[in-house]
This record gives sequence, structure tokens and C-alpha cells, in this order.
Amino acid sequence: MRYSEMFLPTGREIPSDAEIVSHRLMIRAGMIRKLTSGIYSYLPLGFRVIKKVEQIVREEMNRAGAQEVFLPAVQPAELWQESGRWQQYGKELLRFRDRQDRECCLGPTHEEVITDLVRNDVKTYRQLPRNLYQIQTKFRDEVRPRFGIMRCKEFSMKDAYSFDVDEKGAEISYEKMFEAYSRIFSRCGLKFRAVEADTGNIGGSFSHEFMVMADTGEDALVFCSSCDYAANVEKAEVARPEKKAVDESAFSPLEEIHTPDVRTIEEVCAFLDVTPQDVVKTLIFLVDDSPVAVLVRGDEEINEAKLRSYLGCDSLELATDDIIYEVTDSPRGFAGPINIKSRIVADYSFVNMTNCVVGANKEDYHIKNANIGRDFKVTEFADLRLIKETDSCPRCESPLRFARGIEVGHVFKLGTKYSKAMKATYLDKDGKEKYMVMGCYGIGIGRTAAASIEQNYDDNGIIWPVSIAPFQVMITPVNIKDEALLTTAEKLYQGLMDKGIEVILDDRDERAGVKFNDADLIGIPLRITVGPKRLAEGKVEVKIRKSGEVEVLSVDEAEKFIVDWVQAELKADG
Ligand code: 9G3
Repeated sequence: MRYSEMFLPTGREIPSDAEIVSHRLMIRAGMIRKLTSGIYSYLPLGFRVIKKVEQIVREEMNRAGAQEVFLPAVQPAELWQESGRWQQYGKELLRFRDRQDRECCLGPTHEEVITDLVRNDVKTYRQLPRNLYQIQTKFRDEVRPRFGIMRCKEFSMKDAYSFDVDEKGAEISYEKMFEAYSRIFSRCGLKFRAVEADTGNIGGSFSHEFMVMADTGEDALVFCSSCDYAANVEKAEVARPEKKAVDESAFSPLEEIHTPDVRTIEEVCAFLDVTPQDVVKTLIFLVDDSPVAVLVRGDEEINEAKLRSYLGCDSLELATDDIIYEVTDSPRGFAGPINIKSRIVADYSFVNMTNCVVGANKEDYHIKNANIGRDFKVTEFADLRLIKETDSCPRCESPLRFARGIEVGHVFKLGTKYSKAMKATYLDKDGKEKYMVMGCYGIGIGRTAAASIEQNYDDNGIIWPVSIAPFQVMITPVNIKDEALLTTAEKLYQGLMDKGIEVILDDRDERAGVKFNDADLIGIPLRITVGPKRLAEGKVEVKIRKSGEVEVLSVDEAEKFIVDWVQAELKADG
């Protein structure tokens, strides 16, 4: 490809809404352009990277025995009503009516569509297992799209769905996908970790997220310093404290204290001269429209993803003031477990608390020396709090490390959630009708490319791994008016292309500095400089983008060096 013919608008200006490196660099490198909020166009350079990622995904999905299909983006509401998800999702699901006034949506994912496809044409165990995948545009009307294509509304996803006769089969499918994902992200040159994740609304029993380690990552992750435990903080279990014997003689008498306008933990600690560990935080939530009081020690935070999965609810939100009044006869800030008119659920952090401070469920009052059993009952304890740096590994008690990551893939065990709801059954060996056991597996194609930038860049721009680079080599004659330079550049260009190397020749009539800056910005792994001084000795310079090292070689040596280097890099990633 010749640079002068490419639609490749590189630039220095950074859009004001570009908060992270990959967003800034994808715009400056002429890879993407914003059409409207959360919706982007891929320009030729960006699209070449997308195609590289897709190619790796296809090779590894096919190797794992999955078969590629292509499903519609427009989905009929009926399928989502069958699965019960039509009501479950809010504005994020883009709904519309077609000309027959039928309700539809733009697919944010395809569990319903693929289950409908399979239930119509898979009837017996002999046709299972099956793993079907597609690479297709998804639409999710994000309330606050940001970070460029990292969190956008319309994006390309590889989504796969496995169908098995039973849990054992589904486990094998899950492991095959887990292995395929590891190969995909390795081949894309990414440093990644699979972490245990929350299954969220999707249901099903288990899931792993594939996280690319990057400080700008949206997800907080926790890792054990010695065993291989790794989890998204949202899901991370907290080691359960052992219950100490209760010494009731140590219970001090209840004391109601006037605490005018003292509401937050900090204010209570200051006013009563106690520490947050002595105070019980009573948070009132509205859980599927009924109030639940959640108790946690004053120095801890509630993890709403854990609370949601413990309660198994559809909707969970902090109660508004009127609900708080209904349940505690007082405004926000004085809620406590004594005589509260709601279900109580307590985090394990609370289990050994004695003589603690609680809200009095009376405006401007708190109570000291409250004790479980004597003053109020708690029948439900669960792991509901956010894990902290000071916590130890829930598997082996070793210290934990925290990091941030970008979710590029997510694999789920779905069980029979969709096959039951949509009657996707098969006849087993004994002719008995059984529900298929499913799994689903997603990879964000654009997000994988963006995550690669977050892990591979410097002050001059992107540093693409060879495996997903838009071109492998850039040839830069420093002055195209110099016949000798241009002839040598053209010779190298043809020679490398004949060897299957993906080359871009910078034939623009620009100053060398502009060309060098663009080559670094768009992140081409190798740059060959054809300049007068070196050429006078019959040499050219080959610069390796990621290390900065420069080799001075003859034209023939350069060709061989480049072919060997590219092959070696591709092998190293695989
Ligand atoms: C929706 C909307 C947004 C959604 C979903 C449904 C996320 C939804 C979870 C998944 C699970 C897996 C197959 C590929 C891998 C991920 N956001 N999820 O189900 F209606 Cl608006 O998509 N699906």
C-alpha cells in the first residue's frame, strides 16, 4: 500500500472527550472517527487491525470445534418475552416498531436468537454438543458511553453459544472456550488474566472475565500473591471470620443518646468518640420493591453485586427517604437494627461485634451497647462486603494484590436458564426429553484492539504487536525527489511484498520528520529509512518500534532480517 493513496488522516489534536490513551491515539492515528455519541466509524487503518483480531478469533474458535454462523441484528420482542428478559432490561435495550407495528430490538446479545435457532433444528443427543459463534454488531444504548470504542453503544462482538446434553458436557465446552480464549489473547500479544466474575443479570451459574492488565482499566481486580486465585473485585469473596463465643456478661446496658443531626459514620464516631469498627452501618435497600436492612461494620462497604446475587433479585437500589421513614420512623442517618420494620441481612463483618453503636430508629438519636441476640435478631449472614487491600486470600490466606484491568472477554455457564424458558430440549439415549445445557462466550473485537494500545504505547504513539499491526513494515524514503532513494524504496517494497510481508510505502512529498512521527504514531512495528548518507554506503536503516534499536543493513540483508524478524515475532505471540 502507498501512504499517499491511503485515507489515513493522522493528526496532533486530541478530542476533549478523549480521556484514555487508546481513545486519543486511535483518533490521532486516523483509525476511528466519532459519528455521534458512543458510535464510531473505523477508517482503513483501524479496520485492518479489527480484521487481524477477527482472523485470530476465527482460527482459534474453529480450532476449538466451534462453527461460525451469522445472526440478525434485528430481533423480535416475542423471543425476549419468552426468555423473560423483555421486561428485565431498561433503556439500554434499543427497542423500536417495524412497519407492521411489531415490537423489535437491536440485538445487544443473542442468547434468545441462537436458542430459538437450535431448538427448531436440534432434536436428539446425537446432534450435541454444538458450539455456534458469530462476529456481529451489537447495540447497547449505554447511558454514558465513554473511552472511545472501549465503552461504546454499537460494537463488534464475537459471541459464541454452546449446547450440551448435561452439566459434564457443558463443563467440557466451557474449558475448550477457556483454552481458546487464552490462545486468542496470547496471539494478540496481550498480557491478560482470567478472573472469577459475577454472572450479573445474565443468570447462569459461573463466569470468568478475561482481563487485559492496564492501569486505565475500568475493572478493579484482586489477585492472590501466592495461589492462582483471581477475581473481579465485584465478585471477590471475603474470607469468612470464625464466629467467636459470645460472652453475654460483657454486654453493657443499652444507652439511648441524643445525637442531634449526627448521621454519617464519621459524624457518629466524632460525636461519640468511637471508631468505625464499633459502629453498625444500617443501609436500607429496596429489593424488588420491598425494603431490606443490610448491616455491615462501619469501616466496611457493601458490595452491591454480591448483595444482588445473594438476594437473587431483579431490581436493587438504595431506599429513598420516604421508604427509610416507613421502615425506621426516622429520616436518613438514624437507621438501626433494633425494632426495624424490615428483613435484616448482615455481612459477616458484623458477626463478632458486641456493644456496638446503632441508629435508634428515632430522629436525632443513636443507641450504644447494642448486642445481637439480646437487643435484636439477625438470622441472615452473608459475604456482602467489598474486599479490601488488607483482606487475605479467601483460598489460602496469603496477602492480596489489587490491579486494574480491561474486560476483553467473558465466558459464562448458563445452565438451562434459556433452554428451560424457551423449551430447547433434545431426546436422550432413552428417548427422554431433556433441556440442553448452555454456555455463552463473548469477546469485544474493538475493545481487544484498544486494550492492546493501552498495553503497548509510548510518548510517540502506538506500538502494535506484529500479530495485529495494520502493517508490519513502513518504508520511509526521506526525500521522494531523490531518484536513488525512491528506486531503492520501491525495490524493497516489491521484494518484501513478494515475501508476503505487509508493507506500507511512505511515498508522500513530506519532510522526513513528519514521516518518522507518523510511523511512530500509527505504531508500525518496523520502519525502514532510506536516506542518502546510508545509501551512499549501499545501506538502509531498520528501526524496531518497540525496542527503538536500529540495524544498519544492505538492502538484501534488510529483506532477510525483516522476514525473519516478523516470523519470529508472530511465533513468539502464538
Ligand atoms: C441486554 C442489554 C445489555 C446486556 C445484556 C442484555 C450484557 C446481556 C450479558 C451478556 C452475556 C453474554 C453472549 C456473549 C457473551 C456475553 N449486557 N449482557 O445479556 F438486553 Cl441491553 O451479553 N452474551
